[in-house]
Amino acid sequence: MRRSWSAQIVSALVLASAATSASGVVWFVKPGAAGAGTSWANPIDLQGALAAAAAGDEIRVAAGTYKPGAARNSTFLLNGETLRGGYPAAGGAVADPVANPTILSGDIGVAGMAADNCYHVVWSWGGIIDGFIIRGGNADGLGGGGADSIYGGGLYIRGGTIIDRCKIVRNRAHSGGGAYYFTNQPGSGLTVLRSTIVDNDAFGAAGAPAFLGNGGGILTESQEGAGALIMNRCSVLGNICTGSGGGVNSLDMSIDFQNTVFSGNSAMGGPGGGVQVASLAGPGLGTIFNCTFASNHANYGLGTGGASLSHIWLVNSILWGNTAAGGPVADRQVYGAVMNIEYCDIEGWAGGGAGNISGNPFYVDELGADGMAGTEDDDVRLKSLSPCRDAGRNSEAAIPSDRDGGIRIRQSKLLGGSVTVDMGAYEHPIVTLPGVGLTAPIAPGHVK
Ligand SMILES: [Ca+2]
Ligand SMILES: [Ca+2]
Ligand SMILES: [Ca+2]
Repeated sequence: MRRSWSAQIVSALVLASAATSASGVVWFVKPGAAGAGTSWANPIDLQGALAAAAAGDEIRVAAGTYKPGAARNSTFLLNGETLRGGYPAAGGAVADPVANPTILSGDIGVAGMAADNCYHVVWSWGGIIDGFIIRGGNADGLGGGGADSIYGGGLYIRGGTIIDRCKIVRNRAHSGGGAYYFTNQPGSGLTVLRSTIVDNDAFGAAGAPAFLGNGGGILTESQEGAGALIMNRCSVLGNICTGSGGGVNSLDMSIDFQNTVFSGNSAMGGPGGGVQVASLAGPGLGTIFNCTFASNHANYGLGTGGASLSHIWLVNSILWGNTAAGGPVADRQVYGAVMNIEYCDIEGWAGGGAGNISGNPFYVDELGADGMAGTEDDDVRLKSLSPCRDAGRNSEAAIPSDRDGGIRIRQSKLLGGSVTVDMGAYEHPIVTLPGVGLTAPIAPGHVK
């Protein structure tokens, strides 16, 4: 089971990085353009391209800001296309989402005021979304916007979708503030790669059904265990909800999280400050490998500030520095049922198990320069004195890259001998030479 999900991630990475291999038509988009969309010299606007494109087509989007339309139920509707942002404003061959910010914004009407924004910035029946900043969605349609308008402010997803190299930021909804995914189809999945989900909000309402307010960053649900949520090399930061699952909430679905950071997320009305996973027993356990949970909080008396889990294989992960309204220190890090926990560093842990430790992981700077958890400067890489270096188990580290894109399995404490993966989302890139204590960086990788 766990091998098949890892294989699926690798397949998704290959698919998402096949930038120029789409078999369909390629469309070229610039803000406000009114051409035919056949080249950068003859571009079309984004809604025009989405209306004209067929499943399998690729839509290349130049830097700029794009809004779905004038009405709250306007949305960018994806139906099997590849939507790729990050191209230079003047057009060009190479997409670079960092250098060329390409923004899908739901902030229509009064700028900066959420009450008149689009319910969903993006609605996906399936496809690939690569290289965008997605922000300003507000699915607050309880009693006014239709049955779906309470879920998924940033993205409302109903079919197999890959999100790669995106930032999903400052969206809100009654549930699934950043993104919501529902499926009843076995084999369907939501895959989120190399993306940051930050500062999204899921909120209940006076008199609203109790099932609202869950999944500040992402909420996924299925019927009878269909579907999967796969996350690799992501950062889930500073999301909040009034219910449970501040960062991510996943119900009755297979999950596989690897090389991902959960920092500064909060669940104010239930378990799972960072994550709540309520998996079915199914044919195997869901997997959380090489993840780091820090500074998450649950306003919940039995613990679960970091993660509230069921039917999970938790390996090579760090859960340290999470808080809750009650419970023993270890329970505030992780609490749940049917968990297989090995080679993890868990604050207050006294539960035994192969390879588990409980010492301070020595994050570089978990609050970052702004002194606040849940923002993009949070740094949960490992200092050189961390006991998490070379303390994991290689068999669960199938993905070749850590959160930074550095080599996932490398030996940092001593040259020679076995080569061992670290615990957590980041592999430490410093080698300590035996005997003399000298250190030398190994490229590539982030060094602090
Ligand atoms: Ca607005
Ligand atoms: Ca910070
Ligand atoms: Ca290592």
